[in-house]
This record gives sequence, structure tokens and C-alpha cells, in this order.
Amino acid sequence: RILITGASGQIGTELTELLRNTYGVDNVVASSRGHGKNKTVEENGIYEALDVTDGKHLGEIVNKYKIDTIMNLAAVLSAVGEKNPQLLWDVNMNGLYNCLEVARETGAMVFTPSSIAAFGPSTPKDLTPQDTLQRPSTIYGVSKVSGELLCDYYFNKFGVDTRGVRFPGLISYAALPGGGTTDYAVHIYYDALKSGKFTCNLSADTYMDMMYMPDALDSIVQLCEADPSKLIHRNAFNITAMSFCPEDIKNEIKKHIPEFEMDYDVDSVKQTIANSWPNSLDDSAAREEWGWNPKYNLENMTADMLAKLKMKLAL
Ligand code: VAH
Repeated sequence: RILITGASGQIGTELTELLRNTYGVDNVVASSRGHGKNKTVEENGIYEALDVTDGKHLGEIVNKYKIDTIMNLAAVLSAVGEKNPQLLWDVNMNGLYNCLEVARETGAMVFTPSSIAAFGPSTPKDLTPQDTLQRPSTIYGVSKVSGELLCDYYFNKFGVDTRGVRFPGLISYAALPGGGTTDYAVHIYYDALKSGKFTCNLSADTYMDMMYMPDALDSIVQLCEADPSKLIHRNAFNITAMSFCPEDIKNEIKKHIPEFEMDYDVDSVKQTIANSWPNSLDDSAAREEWGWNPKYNLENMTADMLAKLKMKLAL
């Protein structure tokens, strides 16, 4: 059985649905901190209210359901984290530590996402290598590098099967993102449909790696099902699908909504964070070691995102 923490979040909401459909409803235990946050997750299968910083309760759930795979998606994201670094450290690091300790005792696998945020201003920005300098300047990035190192340690020291990917900005229509720096790339689609205009909080030439959620979900399943003997790396793999700036996504949306307009009101905190991240990643290690191969680019993502959002907003 699989336990998903953070199951009501942007990734967790859709990952829960995918895993229930793939492995069977009775083989997936969804958990999140707040009751009543996400009816879809809470009412369509096994659900437990769980705060990952409560290691004892986490252990009880893992034993109750005989969990063999923990997908730890509970996290505070970059922009929210800069406003409350202590909360971020508690959730992102103590939550992960609790998952690793339970896995050490039970033999469970642990998947934890890292992020392009694990890189910093001194990292090579273009086609950022799999193995390179990681001196992030955000507390979120510090927690992601620390998480990568902690997961590798638990694999090398205790044999815990830990795996992770460095996610770029994720774009989805099912659940809103939870306070990240890349969130503009989601909200732009909502506003394009709702009002025909959008005010972007990052500058026009801010390039960041991005990925459509279907590809992100596939990467989690592919990596967790990968033959461990083929994995040279574990925590965590660079993966990306596209790199674009606000002007690129505006122009792609205008192909569908010609009258769409965008202006700028740059958020200095988010801009500073975005400037510290890579412009594009080299994801050749993931392609070679476990067959990573994304299907969505800016063009087909935009077409699908607008079509799905139109239906969602109509409801
Ligand atoms: C954030 N969406 O903006 C997350 C992600 C690469 C960005 O980690 O914080």
C-alpha cells in the first residue's frame, strides 16, 4: 500500500486520483493536515488526517495499513516559506525526517520531490547539470538540498530505498498551487479565461523550467517503478519539459484568446527567488537511468489547460 502525505496539495490532489486508478482505491491511503480541504481526496478512498511533523501518528498509520511506499508531498513552498522559515523547516525537514525514520524501521520506500529551487545564484544557469554547485538562497531551497542529502544518507547508511526528482514549476487545472514562485504560470490561464487580462508578478524575461502536471505525475510513477539496479542517482533527478518566460506564455495564450492582455507588477520577493533559480535544466540523467520523456510542451499544454479550465470554470 501507498501513503501520500500532502494529498490535498497541488501535486497530491491529482497524484491521489492517479494512484487510486492505477493501483486500486484500497491500496492508496491519502493524508493531509486539514480536514475539509479537499472533498475529492477525502471522500473517494481511504483518508487519514495527518500532520507529518507528528512522527508517532505517522508511524501508527504506516503500521495500521502496512504501507510499503511513502510519497511525501507535504511541504511549504518557496514564497510562503520566505515569510515563515521556521514553519517551512518544521514541515519540510521534520516531516521528511519522520518519513525516513519510519521507513528505516519498516523497510518502506520513500519518494520525496526536490525542486529547481535546490540550486542557487552560483549554480550554472543554462542547462544546469545533474551534479553541480547547490548553494540556494531561499529557506525552501535550503530544505530541498538538505532533503536530498538526508535521503541519500538514509539510502547509503540504512539501505532505505529513497528516490526523488527536482520538479520545475508545475502547471495544473485540478488544484491551485500553494504559494510558490512559479504560481503565475497557473493563474495566468484562469485570468485569461475569466477576465481576458492578467497582471504578471515576475518580469517579462524571467525564464524558468516548467512542466504540465500529467508529465509530473508520470515521472513519479516511472521513477518509483524503475529498476533500482539502473539508478546511478537517487536524490534527486533533474527533470524538465519546457523553459519559458511570461512573454512566451502570454503569446501562446493569445493564439487561443487573441484579445488577451497582460501587464506587469513585479513582486520583488518572488523576482529575487526566480532570479536565483536556473533558466533551464539538463535532464539527461533521468532520461538515461529511468526513461524520463515528457509529452507536453508550451503549445499542447496551453491547448489542454484552456480546454480543461473552460469546463471546470463552467461548472
Ligand atoms: C515553488 N512551485 O514555486 C514551487 C516549485 C520550482 C518551483 O518548487 O516554490
